[in-house]
Amino acid sequence: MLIPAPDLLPASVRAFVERHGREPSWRASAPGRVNLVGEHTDYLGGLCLPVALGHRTWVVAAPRTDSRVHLTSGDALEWSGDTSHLTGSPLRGWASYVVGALRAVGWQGGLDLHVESSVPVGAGLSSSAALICAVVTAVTERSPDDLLRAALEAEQVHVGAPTGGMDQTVSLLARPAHALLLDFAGGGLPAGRPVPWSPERDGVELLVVDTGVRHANDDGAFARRRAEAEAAMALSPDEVVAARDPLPRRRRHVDSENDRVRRVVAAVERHDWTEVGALFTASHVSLRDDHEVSCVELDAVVEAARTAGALGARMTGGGFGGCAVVLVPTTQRDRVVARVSAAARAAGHPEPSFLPGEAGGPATRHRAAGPSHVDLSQAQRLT
Ligand code: GAF
Repeated sequence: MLIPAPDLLPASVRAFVERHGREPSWRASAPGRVNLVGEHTDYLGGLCLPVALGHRTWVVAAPRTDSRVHLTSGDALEWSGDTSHLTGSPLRGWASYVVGALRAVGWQGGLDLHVESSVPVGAGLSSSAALICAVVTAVTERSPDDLLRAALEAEQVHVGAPTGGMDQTVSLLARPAHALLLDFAGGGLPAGRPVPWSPERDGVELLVVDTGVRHANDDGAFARRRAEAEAAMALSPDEVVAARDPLPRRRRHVDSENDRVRRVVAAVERHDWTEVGALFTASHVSLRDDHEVSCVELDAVVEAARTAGALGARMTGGGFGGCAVVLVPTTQRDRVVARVSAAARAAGHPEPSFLPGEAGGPATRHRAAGPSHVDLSQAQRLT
């Protein structure tokens, strides 16, 4: 019923050998993520609390002796160009993320690279950051901070997506069985604190519900919402009161959401899952009514999950489609899954799918003989 996270390393290596005719030199993977709370706050110097998923993107690669860059992926998409393309006109689609990552690390020379992924694309689970983080981890050996700088540059500068830094940070620095409390105040790389996150031990689990409604962070809607929120955050308290709709609502979302992050962390630390659930739902209401980044399919999932026995639920990620996270007692999980699916069918929405939300590990380089965990979460910056 839940889509399990596969190990795609053997399939990635096999596909590389078939498509490129030799063994790969480098193997890496990086996770997708869900955000527990703190949505549309990272690009405003605020707080967020993401966890890495078990679902990951896998990249295997080898340098070439000529100047060709040849990119292949499991679903047969393919891009080929000369290294001069790495500084030339912008590309679109999945190859733009790989090329953006190569630009950001200053890649010189030719390269064969193959991608496999179990992170659904456009589902708000950070498939683009997982791809970028897998590429920079595969082709360079740098400090975690340098990898993070490169990953941010790849998406924000080279791809041109107006995102904050949450997705890349958690993909590179996650710790298994932990959420990552990120504070973007100050404008540089975020300060991070791992927060133990194992609700399963108390008979509660995080369920990820993919509505099947797709979106992209670079399609314009995200940038418009970001611009409004930035304008709202630049106002003094008196100016906010006098400002025209929607600015006061955008401001109220950001201020209340930062407060909810602090309260969720406190509730998680005292294992108060009822309070965590209530804060999830309050966050969804704020994203729906004040920030206006939800959609009817996400609202329907949240409503059906809550009435079927979930402790709380909310959209996760950029919104306008994608996924919800549901906090549910394990004894109620199957009932919630059935009721959410039935509600989607009754409303004529796409059939939702369900992924496990257990907190996984960070981007990792793998040795030829099998996974070797390079635990980037031991970074100095994490206290
Ligand atoms: C997207 C962005 F990439 C993140 O930086 C963040 O802003 C998120 O939407 C909303 O919280 O995933």
